[in-house]
Amino acid sequence: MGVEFRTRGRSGKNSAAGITPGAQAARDHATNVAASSSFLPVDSPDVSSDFTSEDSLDELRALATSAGAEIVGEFTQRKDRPDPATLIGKGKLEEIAGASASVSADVVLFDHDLSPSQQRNIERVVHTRVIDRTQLILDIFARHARTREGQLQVELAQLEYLLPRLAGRGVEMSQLGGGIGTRGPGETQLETDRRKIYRRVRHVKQQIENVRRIRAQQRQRRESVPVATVALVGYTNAGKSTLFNALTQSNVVASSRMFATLDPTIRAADLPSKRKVLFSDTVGFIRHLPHTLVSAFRATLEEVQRAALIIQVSDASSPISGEQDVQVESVLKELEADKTPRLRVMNKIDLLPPRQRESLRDSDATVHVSASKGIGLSTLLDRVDALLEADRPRRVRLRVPQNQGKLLAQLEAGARIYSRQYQDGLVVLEAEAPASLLRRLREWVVE
Ligand SMILES: Nc1nc2c(ncn2[C@@H]2O[C@H](COP(=O)(O)OP(=O)(O)OP(=O)(O)O)[C@@H](O)[C@H]2O)c(=O)[nH]1
Ligand SMILES: [Mg+2]
Repeated sequence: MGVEFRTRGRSGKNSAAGITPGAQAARDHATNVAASSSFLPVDSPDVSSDFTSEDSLDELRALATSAGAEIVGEFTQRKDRPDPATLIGKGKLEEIAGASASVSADVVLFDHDLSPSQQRNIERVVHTRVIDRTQLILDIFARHARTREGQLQVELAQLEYLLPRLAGRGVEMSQLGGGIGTRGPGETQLETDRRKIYRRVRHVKQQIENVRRIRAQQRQRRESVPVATVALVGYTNAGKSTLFNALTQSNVVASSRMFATLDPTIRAADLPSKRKVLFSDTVGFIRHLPHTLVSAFRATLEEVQRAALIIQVSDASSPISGEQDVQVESVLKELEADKTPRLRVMNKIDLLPPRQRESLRDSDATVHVSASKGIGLSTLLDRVDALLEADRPRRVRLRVPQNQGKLLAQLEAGARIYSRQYQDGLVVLEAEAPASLLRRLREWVVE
C-alpha cells in the first residue's frame, strides 16, 4: 500500500498489492521483503518532484533487488498525514505483521525514512527487522565498496546513521545475524558501546582525511600537466559506467544493479582535436540521497566539483527521467557544481520505439546516444571538444577581497594558482582559470 498525504494535493494512484512469494532465492542469504510501505516525503518539500508512489515503489524494488533481497509482498497506504509514532496506521501495521509472519519474512522495508523511535515502534508490532530507505541504500553501498576509501566512507555514513538509533536497543541490534542492513563494517561496532563508536568515527574520519590528502597529491601531480577533467554524473543506472567504458576503452563494472559504481575511476582519452582529456566515472545519485552519504562521499565527489565540464547522463528510456534530472540537479547544487559548464547526454536511445528515436534532435547542449550500442558517440566527443575549447583556461591577475571566502574557494578548486600574496585585506593572485570561472570572478580580474 502506498501512502499519499492528501494534504499535499498530489496525484497518484493507490496501488494494491498482495503477498507474492518470489520464485528465485537471492544469491547470498535470501532476505524476504515482506512489505514495503511507500510514503511521499513530508520533510523535504523542495525536491520531492513528481515521483508518484508507484515510481517510488518501483525504485524501492530495484534497490531491494540490488541488495540481494527477494520480494515476497508489497503494501501501500494512502493517508492524510503520517502517524508520528509509527508513520503508517495501526490497522495496516497489523496487516503487515500477519502477512510477514505467514511467509516468515526476514525484513520489512519502508520506502521512507523512519525516525529511530518509529523504527522501534514498528518493529514491536511486526516482530521482524524494519529497515528504512536510507539504511537500504547504505547497505548497497557497503556491498559495492571495493577500495579502502569507499569502504571507509560507507562505514562513516553507517556509523553516523546508527548512532542515534542505538538508545535502548544495543542488545537487540547486536544479535541481528545476516541479511539486509546488517552488512558492512558498521555492524561489528554495534556490539560495543557508544563511546567506542565515537572513537571509531574519529578514527575513520582521520583515515578518510589521509586518503583525501593522497588523492589531493595525485590530483596536483595530474594538474601540473594541464588536462581538463570531464566528470560523468547522473542518476544511478543511467549508464555512466557503460558510457565511460565506451569513451575510454575501459572495462569498469557496469551493471543493472543500482550503485554498481562507488569508487571513482579516471582515464585519459583523446578528443577528435587530439586534445587529451580525463574522463571521471563516479557514484550515481538517487532521490533523497542520504545526507550522511553525500558528506561521507565528499572526497569521492571532489572530482565532480573540480571538473571543467560535467556530462549529465540521463536514461532516455526511463519514464521518469525528467524527475531523475531534478534530483541530479539538486545534488549538483549541494556540491556547488551546478554552475560548471554542462553537456546533457540522453542515453539508451536504442530502447526507444523507432518513431520516437527518429524525432530526436541533438542541440548544442544535448546529445542523444546509446552507450552500449555505440550510437552518437562521435557527436558527443565533438561536443566535448567544442565546449572545452569555449572554456579554455586563461592566465590572469586577480585582486580578491579576503572576505570573499566562497569565491576564493572556487578559485582554489577550479584554477591553477601560480602565486598568492596578501595585501590590506586583499588576496593578489596569479592564476590560470577557465573562462566559465573567470566570468564569475570578473569584477576582481585586473589583467
Ligand atoms: N539498452 C541499453 N542499455 C544500457 C545502455 N547504457 C547502459 N545500459 C545498461 O544500463 C545498466 C546500467 O548501466 P551502468 O553503466 O552500470 O550505469 P551507471 O550509471 O554507471 O550506474 P551506477 O554506477 O550503478 O550508478 C546496465 O545494465 C547497462 O548494460 C544503452 O545505451 N542501452
Ligand atoms: Mg556506474
